[in-house]
Amino acid sequence: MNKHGGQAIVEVIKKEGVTKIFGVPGESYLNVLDAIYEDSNLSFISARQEGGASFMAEAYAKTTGDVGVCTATRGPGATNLSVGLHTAFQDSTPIVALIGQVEKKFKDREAFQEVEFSSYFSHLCKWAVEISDAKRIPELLHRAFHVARSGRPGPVVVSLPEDMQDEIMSDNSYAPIRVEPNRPNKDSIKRVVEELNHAKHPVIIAGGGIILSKATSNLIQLSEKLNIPVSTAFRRFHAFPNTHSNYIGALGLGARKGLLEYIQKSDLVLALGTKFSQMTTDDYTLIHNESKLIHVDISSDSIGKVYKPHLSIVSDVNEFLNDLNKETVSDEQSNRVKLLEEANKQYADFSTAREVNNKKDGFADMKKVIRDLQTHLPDNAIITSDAGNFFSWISRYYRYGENEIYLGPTSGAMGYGMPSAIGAKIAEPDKTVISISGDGGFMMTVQEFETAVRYNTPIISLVINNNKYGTIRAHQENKFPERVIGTNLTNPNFAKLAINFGGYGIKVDNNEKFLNALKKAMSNDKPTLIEIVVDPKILSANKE
Ligand SMILES: Cc1ncc(C[n+]2csc(CCOP(=O)(O)OP(=O)(O)O)c2C)c(N)n1
Repeated sequence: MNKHGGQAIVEVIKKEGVTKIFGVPGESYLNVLDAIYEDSNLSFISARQEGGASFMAEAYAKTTGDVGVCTATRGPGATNLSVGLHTAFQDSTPIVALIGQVEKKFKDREAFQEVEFSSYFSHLCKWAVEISDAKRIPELLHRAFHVARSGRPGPVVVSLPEDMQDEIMSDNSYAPIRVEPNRPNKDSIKRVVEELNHAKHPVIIAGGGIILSKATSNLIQLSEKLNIPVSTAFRRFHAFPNTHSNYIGALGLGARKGLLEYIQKSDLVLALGTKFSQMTTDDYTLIHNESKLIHVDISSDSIGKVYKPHLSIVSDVNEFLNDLNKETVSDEQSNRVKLLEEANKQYADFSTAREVNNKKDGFADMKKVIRDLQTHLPDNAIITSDAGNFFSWISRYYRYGENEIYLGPTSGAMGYGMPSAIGAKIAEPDKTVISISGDGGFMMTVQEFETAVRYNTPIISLVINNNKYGTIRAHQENKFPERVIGTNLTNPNFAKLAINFGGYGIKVDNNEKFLNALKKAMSNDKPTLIEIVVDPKILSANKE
């Protein structure tokens, strides 16, 4: 059957299993929008800014484990969209971004809103391709999905010239490309078993590859069998249950010093699905030259990028653990248990908030806020966050259980928390989804609260208000004391703002009020914003 380019694009994304598309409409891709309109199985979530749409798609992808799709119009839309694509790139999240483009016949004249996407996105995406002939839509668009989800997943930009979308085509013989997961060979597994058996002080670093390949239960099995402690990479908290007695803490900003030392002292580091980011490695100081490193990753590009491995294995991490678990027998080295217990005890100590200050007038205590979240959120909650100093309390004190999910930008993008909660809630409408942001970060994508209201998506948004870009203030005070510039903020009345958008809003300035507000928010049928007033003098959990 003949169809126009827009219809052909929608046909492909449906074959790829897409049901939700996040975007801001634009005149450069009306044909695609109209084809979405035609199909009752597709929903278009119309955001208030493309940055918000791309964060929603990114979090939707992380929550569902499949490709997120977002759309934007040419130059201004695409450049707004790019923050979420950069986040997806650093977080290894599969996204296909469909972007309307200038008509082919007008290109290269600096036409209206013209931006050349393959060079603009070259450092932000795995691949940027333009489809200049509608007949190639099935070939190139299926490939875009394949590139996004295969190897180390990431974002792909597909540029769609407006006049190409009017072209008529008929072929629909292409199908999604599926690849069997990479598996390690038997000899490598044998070598890993030998190394693990001989090691006196081994440790595991669990990265995003554990989450992407759904390998947590296999990791638990390995860690229990061999008595090897597990730490998680930066912002990959739920790769391993934090409540497990073999967990020894999270790497990244504010990491426990004892954890860094434990890894530096280890004679064997088994790194699973991590790219050893600057944050995970504490500025590339994490692994000692004398430690043996076994690095397992789906992408050979991640191997040797930071640390030279003793043994490297390019494999799907879950397949690797499956094969490894079949070949390992229980650990006999009693010393490992002692080391593990001590490290877990230190983690438990570090992550337990003791002195909770309930009484301070006019401010809520962040440690108690986290304690209340821990006690009252359901055990399958989804927590999302921005970047900012407020995060240091969550990072240090919150313990993610086996069924909980944390979504946060390893790219450190402010503005991620609330729109990503919308994406996650759309993916998992029956779960409690709660975002945590600072006043600075929340205001970067505040308009998406209206999107949450319009799509009847009852998220809970916590705004930790210190009327500051607190993180930067803390850096300023360190490096240039008494020379404050650009870090003081004033804010709107957040509760009224939320109500004006059509949701619920409340301001709390002590912990009792917070707990009441949280309990109420969990049964609210509309998005709820809770502004939490905190002491602006306390800039970080590790400086209290
Ligand atoms: C999009 C973006 N812009 C700027 C920064 C730099 N930055 C990091 S944290 C921060 C301040 C965050 O302030 P707020 O959200 O209020 O949280 P707080 O640190 O006060 O807890 C800034 C400006 C960033 N990470 N991301």
